[in-house]
Amino acid sequence: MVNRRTRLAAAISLALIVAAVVPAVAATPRNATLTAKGGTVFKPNRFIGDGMRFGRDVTTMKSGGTLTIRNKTREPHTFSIVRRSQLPRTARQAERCTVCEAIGKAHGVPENGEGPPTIPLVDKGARGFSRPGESVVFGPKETLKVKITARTGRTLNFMCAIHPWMQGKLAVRK
Ligand SMILES: [Cu+2]
Repeated sequence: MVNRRTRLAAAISLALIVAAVVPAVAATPRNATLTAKGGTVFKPNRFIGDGMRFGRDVTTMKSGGTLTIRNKTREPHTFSIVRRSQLPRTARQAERCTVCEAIGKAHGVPENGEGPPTIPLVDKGARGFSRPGESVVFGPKETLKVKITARTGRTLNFMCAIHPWMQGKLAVRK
């Protein structure tokens, strides 16, 4: 009898745990936050590297939601939507980043790369970020909000045109 009651109690508590955990995991948040963080990494007799990155590799949110971009670094970045094939995959590709030049040009950076961006926001077509070519520049310690209007089911690839190894995916889900 005691044993049975214990088993029942265990089953009930398991059910309660499942009920509490499963919906939290399954539900897609409407809005999301993305951070730019990190800095220089130094290892004597090994390397000095730039460890700046986006806080998450994959961010999931809903279409129509707001993406808050928080820059925790002391450098400017861009949040630029690109095609997957445009993402640099090697150090060499990052150094000769063709898409970065195109993004810079769209932001009004002079041809020689010397000069600040004069067009901070490139938002094609309907308002909100939905497709490759759309990009925003944000300064040190700045926080900004962009509306994500890509249709449900799409996964956008994004990167920073200033630090081309900073890359991530934005999954737009229902
Ligand atoms: Cu950057």
